[in-house]
Amino acid sequence: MSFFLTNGELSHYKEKGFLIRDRVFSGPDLFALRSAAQQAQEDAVGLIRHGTSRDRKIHPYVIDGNRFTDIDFITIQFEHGTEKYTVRVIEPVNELNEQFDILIDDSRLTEPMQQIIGADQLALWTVKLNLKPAKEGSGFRWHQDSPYWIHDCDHVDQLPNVMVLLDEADASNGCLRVIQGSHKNGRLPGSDDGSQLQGFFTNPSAFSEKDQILVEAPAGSVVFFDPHIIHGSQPNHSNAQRRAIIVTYQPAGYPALKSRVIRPVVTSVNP
Ligand SMILES: O=C(O)CCC(=O)C(=O)O
Repeated sequence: MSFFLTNGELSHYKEKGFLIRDRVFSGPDLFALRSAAQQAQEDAVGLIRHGTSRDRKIHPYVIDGNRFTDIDFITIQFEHGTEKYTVRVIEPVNELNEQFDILIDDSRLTEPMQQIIGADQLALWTVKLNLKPAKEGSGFRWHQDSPYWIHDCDHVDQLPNVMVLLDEADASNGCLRVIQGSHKNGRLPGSDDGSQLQGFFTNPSAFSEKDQILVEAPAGSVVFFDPHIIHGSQPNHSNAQRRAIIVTYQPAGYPALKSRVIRPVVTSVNP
């Protein structure tokens, strides 16, 4: 079976900066990813709270009042406004659970990515697990990904993302929102709100929230989006969790963001 994009889908991606494909994963695939997400967060918290026999380096720190802990080069973000060990993000999550390594090579993601990047051979840039737990999952302020990566990479234009939804996502549980077409303006100025991370959040004068699209989609759907598109999400006030994995690819031969090791991706032949 082929998962390459149609010309129409590719044009939509290029024009709008994102593309949704509904219900690409289902049944046992989705079950395996959800189980792996649960296991990864339990393992991360276990390593942080109880230490490890494998001599991993555990480094806790705080930025803008929010708690982070690095386990070697794996960063765990904790939910905002709580002292609990509720995991918000794990990056790169494939280093904690091999199910995500399998996902990175899945043709449902890689075939469209070969076309988007315009390369037959790919490598991994990074892979995040965003957990957005029910009732307490915090939002993500409007931002582009490119400013985060510009200091570690000189090809930020070629770092497209794909978000795999493990749960149905809608406005009530904090679905992804994108400012359609904003990728065409390249890297935009950061905010100046005095926070440590201010430069990473897009300056509100650089876009209009009226152009936002809510990426509401069923579980198992995938959303491809450009490294320059302005995006974010609201907190999750609902009773339903909103888990998602975001895989970011790059052309072959370059090291991954955090390990600095090249992680080649298995790709198909584009007919
Ligand atoms: O998971 C979300 O709601 C948004 C994620 C996001 O913007 C990011 O990880 O860069």
